[in-house]
Amino acid sequence: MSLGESTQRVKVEEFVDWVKGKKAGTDFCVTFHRNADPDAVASAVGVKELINSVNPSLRVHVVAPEGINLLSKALLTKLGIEEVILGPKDACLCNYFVVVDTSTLSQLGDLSESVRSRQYAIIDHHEVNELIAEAVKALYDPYRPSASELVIRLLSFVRMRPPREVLTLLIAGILFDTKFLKLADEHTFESLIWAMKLGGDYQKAQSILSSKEVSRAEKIAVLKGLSRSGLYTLNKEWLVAVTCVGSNESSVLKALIEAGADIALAIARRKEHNRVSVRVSKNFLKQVNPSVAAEITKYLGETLGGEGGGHGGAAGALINAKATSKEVLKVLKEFFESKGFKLRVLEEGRWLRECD
Ligand SMILES: [Mn+2]
Repeated sequence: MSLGESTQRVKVEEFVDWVKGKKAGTDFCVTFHRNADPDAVASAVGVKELINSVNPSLRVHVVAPEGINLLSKALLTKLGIEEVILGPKDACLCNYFVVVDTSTLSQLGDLSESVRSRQYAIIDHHEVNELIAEAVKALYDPYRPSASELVIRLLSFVRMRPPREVLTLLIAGILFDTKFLKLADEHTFESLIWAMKLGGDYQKAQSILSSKEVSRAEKIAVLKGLSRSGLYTLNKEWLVAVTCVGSNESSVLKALIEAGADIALAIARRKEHNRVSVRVSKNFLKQVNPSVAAEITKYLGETLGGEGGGHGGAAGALINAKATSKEVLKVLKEFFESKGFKLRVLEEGRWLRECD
């Protein structure tokens, strides 16, 4: 079964020919954003299978700039996929890169120099993608809710039958990025059916993803993040929450959105740079601006000496480590003013004092 072509800039055949044309013994490295989530890891493992199948004379490695997240680890372990994941120090062996599920060079952390200095292909679905311009091959479709679907498109094009556990992993990648199918469309279901017909285990994928255990550190981060957050309004209607934490930003932001924030920002301070993560409620995306998180982070990056981007509802920026919380707030105000919104304080919270 081959899935229909209905998407943008998905040059499946060109990608396959590019891989086929490489000399025996060439080292291909598949990589993804730092702290890789299940969609990134599933895409990488799927691409590795594909490359091994269309050109078995190549050597293919998965290289992570800064490891993979706990859920991805749990998936690999529970599915019995013994994937050796190399670190950035091993990047010197890579002749070519395939970058999956990644939208900016900064998301590649310590690998960004290695990737930039070599030919690379990109397989991605983020709304804003800054890596495409320089990529030699691209499978890019911002309308796909997961990168795993793009990888399935490749696998189905070459009529491959990947091992069952890899199919299950790809199903998990789709479930994770579509928020358990909330963001799915008919093409997503086509991809799932393809994977299931070939032996992928839907039940297993969803049960591993739902069995997430929350660590004590994560619980503390969420509670701290909530208790020190500042609350603001946009045109006296929408609610914005801003906070800072040491780590676990995505869990903190999820809790803020679930508690009622329309836009939530979390700042995590690091030595080299500060990381700002943004999440947006579905309601705001639908009624006001479908790409606001990507726009905010891009603006923060440009204005505060860094780089930002991502999805409309979830995005991140790395900004200058010296930028203070007050400056972040000022830039946020500017951003919203440029969009016709007035940002007002509802309750200042402790974040301005505690984040610097
Ligand atoms: Mn993804």
